[in-house]
Amino acid sequence: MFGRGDHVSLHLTEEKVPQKKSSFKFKRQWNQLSKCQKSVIYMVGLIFLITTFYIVSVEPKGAVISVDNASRSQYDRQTLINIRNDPRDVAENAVEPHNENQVLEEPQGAQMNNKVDSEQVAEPPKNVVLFGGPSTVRQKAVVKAFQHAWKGYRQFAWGHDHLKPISESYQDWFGLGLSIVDSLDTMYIMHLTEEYQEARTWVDKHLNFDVNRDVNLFEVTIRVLGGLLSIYHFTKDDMYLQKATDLADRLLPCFESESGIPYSDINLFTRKAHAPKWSPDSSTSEVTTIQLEFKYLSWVTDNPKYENVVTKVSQLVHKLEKTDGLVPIFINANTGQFRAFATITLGARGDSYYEYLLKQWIQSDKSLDYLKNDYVESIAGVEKHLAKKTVPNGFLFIGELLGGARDFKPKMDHLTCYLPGTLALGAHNGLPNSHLKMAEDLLTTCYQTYAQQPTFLAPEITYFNIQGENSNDMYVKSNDAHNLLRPEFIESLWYMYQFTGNTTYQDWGWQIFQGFENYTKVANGYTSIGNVKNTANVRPRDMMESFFLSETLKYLYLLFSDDPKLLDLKKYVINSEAHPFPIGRGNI
Ligand code: DMJ
Repeated sequence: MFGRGDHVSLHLTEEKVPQKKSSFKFKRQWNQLSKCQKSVIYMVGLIFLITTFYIVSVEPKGAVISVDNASRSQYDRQTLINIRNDPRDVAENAVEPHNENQVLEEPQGAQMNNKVDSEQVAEPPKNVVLFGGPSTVRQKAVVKAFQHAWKGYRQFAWGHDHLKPISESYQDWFGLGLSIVDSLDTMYIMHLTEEYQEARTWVDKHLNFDVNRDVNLFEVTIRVLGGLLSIYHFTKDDMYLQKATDLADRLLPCFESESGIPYSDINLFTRKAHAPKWSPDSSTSEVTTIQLEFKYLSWVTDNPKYENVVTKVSQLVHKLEKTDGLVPIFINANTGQFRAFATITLGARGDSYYEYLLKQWIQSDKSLDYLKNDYVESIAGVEKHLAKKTVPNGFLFIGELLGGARDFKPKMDHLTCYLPGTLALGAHNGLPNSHLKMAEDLLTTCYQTYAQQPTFLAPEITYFNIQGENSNDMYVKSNDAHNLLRPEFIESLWYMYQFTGNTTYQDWGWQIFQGFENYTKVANGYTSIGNVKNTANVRPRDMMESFFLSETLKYLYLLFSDDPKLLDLKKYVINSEAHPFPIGRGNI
């Protein structure tokens, strides 16, 4: 009698009665409504349906996602991981191996355990920028290289400035964990979530600027301040902004010179600034390559004091007399004058003066025309005084002017290979098209400095044959044959690839990446080498500089992307250490 079926039947009957009643009641009430009232209800229902459909169907797509209202506190773990786990990624990012003979392993990061507690999802911050990880075989190879380098750094140099991969030790230059801070945005862009999280935690808990030693204003600005601000821009994580502000406040006494041109060095603990120990002067490129960083800091803190000091430097240098826009490489902080007859070069101590003229103009949304004009004038000066061709095969290179007689020296630092990228960036922003032609020619020469070495790696300095004494276009002195894992040529390849779409530039980058893999990769990372001319003995120097992680691998990763918007040059201007900053005060 009280079997299971009876019980169910009774229960259903009890439930049905009130349901029927309420449905009759609803019908009666509905019939009593006017036509107009019914239409309003239909409209509201329709809007609700359309909105629901839109929310469900429209989700972020693509490699770079700017998220309004994405999760703040957990964005960097939860949201990134969600993207990595999104099954659409597998289909959209599926790639054919570039070379059928080449089998490249999946980077470790792709196999991470990505379980996240759903309770971790929190209220999202505004304007977070997200990256979806590698999508080509070559990019995956670069990520693998980064992980190899990082593993060694983590094991033997964690918290120190640089890894010494052969002696399994470290080097401290400033004692600021340079490799970590400098590569935060590289890991973020590469979507290395675990590595990034560990680095973030180190910055949060251990990055401390009470360091009682002298640091170099320029180096700390482009690497540490630049690194912190760039990752702040991507993540909107206040911790980075607080650290950046603390650091910048400690650097400000550098600008308290008689002229306003900053001293080169400062003790971050005592906050005492001074000229370098080896010279009374600051380097011209150094005092003019801190502007993007200090300006952006002023914008995000809404405090003009950082922007004011660096703007004053730009204005002072603007007013100084130059040689057709070209500047000597030393400037005195007390007098505010260039050192008379100092070398003019687009290599060491001169290089990024020209780079930041252009980039400051771009960062200002093209409003600071005096900087653009100085840049255009300087490139005309380069063409007039420094650009020459080799006799044997007509390779264009940029030489130097020395001393009072302004003697021409056919010598070019590898550092100068940033110039093709900068020229291309200028041409892309409306500057003369002849700049692009010059960029192409110079890029070919820079490529030759790699391709003519048996290691396929360029030396630090190359000399060029302008007399036609033999059939060699270029030669390398033994003391200049080292390679420090520098980024400049790869940087230029990326810019040129961005603007031309010519895949030859990707192929060149891949060849050079193979050079790094073959001759600089060691068990615990990558090392600078002493001799690019001898494959049998490259003379490893036991040093992995932070710019290898920050710049060289980042530019390789960007270069090998098939997504032209991975880092959109309409939105970003990139500092001298490869840290991206948004263009325009309105886009911070
Ligand atoms: C980096 O620290 C920066 O690119 C700087 O502007 C020049 N030198 C190194 C890389 O070679």
